[in-house]
Amino acid sequence: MLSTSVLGAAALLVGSAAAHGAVTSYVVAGTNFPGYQGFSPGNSPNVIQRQWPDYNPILQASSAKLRCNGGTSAKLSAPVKPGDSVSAIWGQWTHSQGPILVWMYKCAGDFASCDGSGAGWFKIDEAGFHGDGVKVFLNTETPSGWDIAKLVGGNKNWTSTIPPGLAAGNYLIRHELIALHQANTPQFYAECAQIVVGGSGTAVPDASYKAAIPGYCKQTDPNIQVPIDDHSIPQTYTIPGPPVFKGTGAKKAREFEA
Ligand SMILES: *[C@@H]1O[C@H](CO)[C@@H](O)[C@H](O)[C@H]1NC(C)=O
Ligand SMILES: [Cu+2]
Repeated sequence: MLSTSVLGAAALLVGSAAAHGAVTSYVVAGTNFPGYQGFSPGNSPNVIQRQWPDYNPILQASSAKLRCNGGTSAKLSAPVKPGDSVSAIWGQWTHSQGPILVWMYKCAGDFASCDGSGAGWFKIDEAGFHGDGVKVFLNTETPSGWDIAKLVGGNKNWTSTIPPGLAAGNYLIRHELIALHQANTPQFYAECAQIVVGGSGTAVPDASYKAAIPGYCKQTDPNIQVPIDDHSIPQTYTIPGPPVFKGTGAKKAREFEA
C-alpha cells in the first residue's frame, strides 16, 4: 500500500517536470526492460538504467551531468547481439526542435567500475533535420522537419540497431535529446543503460568515431547555439559529434582503400 507521502511526491513531480522528459524504459532485442522512474535513487527497484536525480534540462555542454544525467550505476543489464534493435521509450517529451543522438561506450571491465570517462563514446544512430524547403526549421510545431518531433505526441520511442559485427562486451548505451526550441539556449537530456553485447563480432570503432562526454561539443558550436527564431538563416543543420559507427554494416570510403 502506498503511503500518502509517496502519492504526494508523485503528484508534485508530475506537475513540476511537465516540460521536460527522460527515458523511462527500454525494449532490447524484443524484451521489455523497465527503466528508472526518478527521482530518488534509494527507492528504485533494480533496473538496467543508470539512475538520474531529475530530468531538468542540462544547459552547459561541459556539465558532468551530460554523460548519463548524473546516473553512475545500475544493478541490472540487458543482453543483446550485434544487429538487434534497441528502443528507448520516454515517459514524456514536449520539444519539437533538435537532434536525437544514440551513443555507446565499451566498458573495460564490469559495469560497477565503468564510469564512461575518456574518449570512448561512439554514435550508433542519429537523427536531425530534413530540409526540403517546406518543412519548418524554426520554432513552429508543424510541419517540423526535425525527427525529434516524432517523439512529441503518442509515439515516444526511438529504435536503433546495435552495429553489426560489434565486438562483444559490456557497454553503456546513451540516448540523448538536444532541445533547441529556445534560441541560443540548448537543453541537453540524456540517460544511460547497461547492455551486454554477445556474439562473436570483433568490430571496434577507431578514434575518428569516438569522443568524450562531456567534450564532444562546445557551448559555442553553431549547431548548439542555434538562433531558432531567426527566419533569415538557412534551414540546414549538422548534428554535433563524430560520424555514426555502422559496424561491419557499412564502411567509410577511405576504409576500402588498399
Ligand atoms: C513505438 O511507437 C509506435 C507508435 O506509437 C508503436 O507502434 C511501437 O510499438 C512503439 N515501439 C516500442 C518499442 O515501444
Ligand atoms: Cu523541457
